[in-house]
Amino acid sequence: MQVTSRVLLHVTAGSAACALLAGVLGMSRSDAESLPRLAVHGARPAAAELPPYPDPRPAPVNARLLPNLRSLPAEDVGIRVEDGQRQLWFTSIIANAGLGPAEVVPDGVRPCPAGQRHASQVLYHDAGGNGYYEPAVDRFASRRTGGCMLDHPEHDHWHFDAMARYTLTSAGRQSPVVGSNKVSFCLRDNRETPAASPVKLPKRYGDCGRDKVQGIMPGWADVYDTDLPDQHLVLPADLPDGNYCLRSEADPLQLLLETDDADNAAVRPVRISGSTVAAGPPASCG
Ligand SMILES: [Ca+2]
Ligand SMILES: [Ca+2]
Ligand SMILES: [Zn+2]
Repeated sequence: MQVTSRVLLHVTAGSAACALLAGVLGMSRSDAESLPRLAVHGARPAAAELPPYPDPRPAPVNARLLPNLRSLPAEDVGIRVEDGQRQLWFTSIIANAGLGPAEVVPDGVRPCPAGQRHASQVLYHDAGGNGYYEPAVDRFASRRTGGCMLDHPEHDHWHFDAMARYTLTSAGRQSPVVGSNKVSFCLRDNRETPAASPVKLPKRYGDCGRDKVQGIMPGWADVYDTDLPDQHLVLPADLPDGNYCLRSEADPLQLLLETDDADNAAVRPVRISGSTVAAGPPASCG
């Protein structure tokens, strides 16, 4: 009974606030209730400073604003030879073409290998009801299990594990000649990708520190530049000259919940001749 009383009291207080706001603004009560709830409940600190999740107020599960991760074709592809070994270097790009951010927050709530930390995926809910994520309005959030974060000493920041997989296949073949199955990323907004997204939103993520929230906003992409350590595949010594397909796939282990798991990969056709690489025939990787 005591719990029920508390709930009733909370609802009454909320209704009073709505009625008060409606009176001040000269609107009907139903108009006031369609306003962003933030206005009713008063000022809160900026989202970047919050631990806002989980928000104690309920939100409908079907209004979650999910991300949609999509790799773009690799760029800046080049071959470097080190100690007689050919290395295929390239820039990889993971775009978020969804309506909500791809966000992870380190929280350690699940076990991870030594030296790593679990990070949950944060899912925002469309409290404002406009169909996409607005940080100032859509503060309802829930968490789900994500994956592990690890310190990448050469990059000097923390990565979310298994954000990408790279494979190189001979044109027209299925099985890779070389691959990298589990590439970790620091998730952040590096490049606007308006063509890949239904919405255009301000940049939001960029800090790759140990305790920081990481993410990719809708309409932005996380770019891993070809100059970064480890951003390459080692070519087999006996790899013959020819046409190849360099495939980049975002979230290959499907750790993150998103709207479409089937559109995460992109392919760059390349022609490899000795220690040089050029654009390959587009049709060769169909
Ligand atoms: Ca996707
Ligand atoms: Ca919204
Ligand atoms: Zn990094």
